[in-house]
Amino acid sequence: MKTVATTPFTDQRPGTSGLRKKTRVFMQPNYVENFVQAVFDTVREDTIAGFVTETLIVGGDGRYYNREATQKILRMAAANGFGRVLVGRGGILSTPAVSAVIRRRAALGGLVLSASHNPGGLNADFGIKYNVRNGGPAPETITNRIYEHTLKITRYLTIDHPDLDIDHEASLRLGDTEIVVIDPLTDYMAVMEELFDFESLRKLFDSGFRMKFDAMNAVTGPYARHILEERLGAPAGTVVNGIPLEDFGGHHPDPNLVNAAELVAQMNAADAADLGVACDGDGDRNLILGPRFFVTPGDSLAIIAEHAAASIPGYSAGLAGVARSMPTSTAVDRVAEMLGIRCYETPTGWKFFGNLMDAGLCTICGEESFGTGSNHVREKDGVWAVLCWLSILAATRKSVAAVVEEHWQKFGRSYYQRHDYEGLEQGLANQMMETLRQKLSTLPGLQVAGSRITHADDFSYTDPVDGSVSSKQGIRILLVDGSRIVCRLSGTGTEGATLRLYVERYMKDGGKGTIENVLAPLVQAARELLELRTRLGRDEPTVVT
Ligand code: VG1
Ligand code: CO
Repeated sequence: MKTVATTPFTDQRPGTSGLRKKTRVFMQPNYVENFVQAVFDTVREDTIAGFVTETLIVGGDGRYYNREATQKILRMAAANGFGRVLVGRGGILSTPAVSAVIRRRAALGGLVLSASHNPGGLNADFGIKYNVRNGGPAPETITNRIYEHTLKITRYLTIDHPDLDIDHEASLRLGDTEIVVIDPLTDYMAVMEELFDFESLRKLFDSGFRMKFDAMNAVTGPYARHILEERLGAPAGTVVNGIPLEDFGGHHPDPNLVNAAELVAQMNAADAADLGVACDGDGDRNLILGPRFFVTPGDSLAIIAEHAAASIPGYSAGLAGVARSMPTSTAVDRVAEMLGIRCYETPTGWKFFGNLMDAGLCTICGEESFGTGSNHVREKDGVWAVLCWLSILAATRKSVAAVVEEHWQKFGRSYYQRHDYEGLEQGLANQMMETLRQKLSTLPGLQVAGSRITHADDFSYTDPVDGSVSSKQGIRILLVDGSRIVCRLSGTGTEGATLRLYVERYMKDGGKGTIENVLAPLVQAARELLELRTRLGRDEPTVVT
């Protein structure tokens, strides 16, 4: 064991989902080491017997620097006295797979190497997040303590040892620690088999059902190939861009209408498949498309919740409750009402769902940012969402569009969009939010977008399980007709600031409206309230999803 002296970096505060920075920032001497040691020092405080009886899980999405960081972590885990470390073969584990492995192997926690949907490569982004014993992202109480540790760190522990061969499944030794190289699919598959009826999904493909799965050159490729092409008998070529590449082929592995342009074009063509899907870099997000039809993440969440008990064996007993992040559309709230269960509203980020699930309050949850999941793990899960949709289509034998349109007929439709303004000057963005925050108490009563503001606040969340309070989680402006304007600054970006503006309007019109037309007055009102043009010199967003 070797103790190496180090000095703090002041920028290692984890954001919405772990620590994300430019890859070159992570490549600075001691940068990874400091953060990982701070994680270990934090979680050791909560163990009774130290790490010797504990297991740590390590894996990532295969992006540039995944391998180097993995080897560093293995040496540090050994020096810090872990009894056992399980690492995905090739350093690969999707985010939901890490969650599954932590839970099934009763591990202390896991380190996930990923910046999710952010691009990868030497000149792009890298990230590390820590997941706790329940398999979910560390809650804020822990990430705050990790940050405190990064500010006062003076040393880290490692050992002198050459890189291990992590490309073959094996049990190795590093100092006194057992390092087990595991198949990244095994635990995840076991969980999927408990939930889904693979036989009936196989029959769907046997009947000629056609699907395109775009893995975006990221981590879900091996998972999707195995499940769809090997287990469910989908034809070869169903999964495209299925090999994880260090730079994701130069693309943003972000499954939305802009970044999954190739898939969108295929699904808009005359010979489109019946279902088109894509997942993000680390495999926790999903995009669902039918032929010439886009399912918004809010609708997807609501529809999965609506059909789960009838279409998916793992949920046949019904749902305990559902949850969504505050900016996510309220479509799922109406399904919850119909089912007679509670719908919880949490701040943005998956870490807030964990307590609800551990306490048995919530079964299915989701976010507007193309994330959906359930209590089978404690992360959002892209491949799971795809299997949910396959199950719904297999059970109903209807098209994607028909399933969604029937939902709109029954529940009405939440017209919904998110407008992202990327690359803003941090100071200006903060000022803009602060000015609006100051004005909030004066807004109720104001006429906007053909309606009237009834309520305006900065969302604050009190966790119903542990009572912890998270404040300043996004400004929300509610209108008397049920419309909402929400805005917040991103906590995952690595350059400048990103403003996210979310608009929603609920109408019981059978879903016949055109989204842009329905939302235009709200978008206009939001831009005026934020004084976008005068403050930022622009009011057109970078991306609309
Ligand atoms: C974004 C999304 C949020 C999501 C987070 C992590 O955060 O809005 O819903 O949980 O990314 O997802 P922010 O703070 O930038 O808005 V992932 O797939 O990037 O781990
Ligand atoms: Co992700």
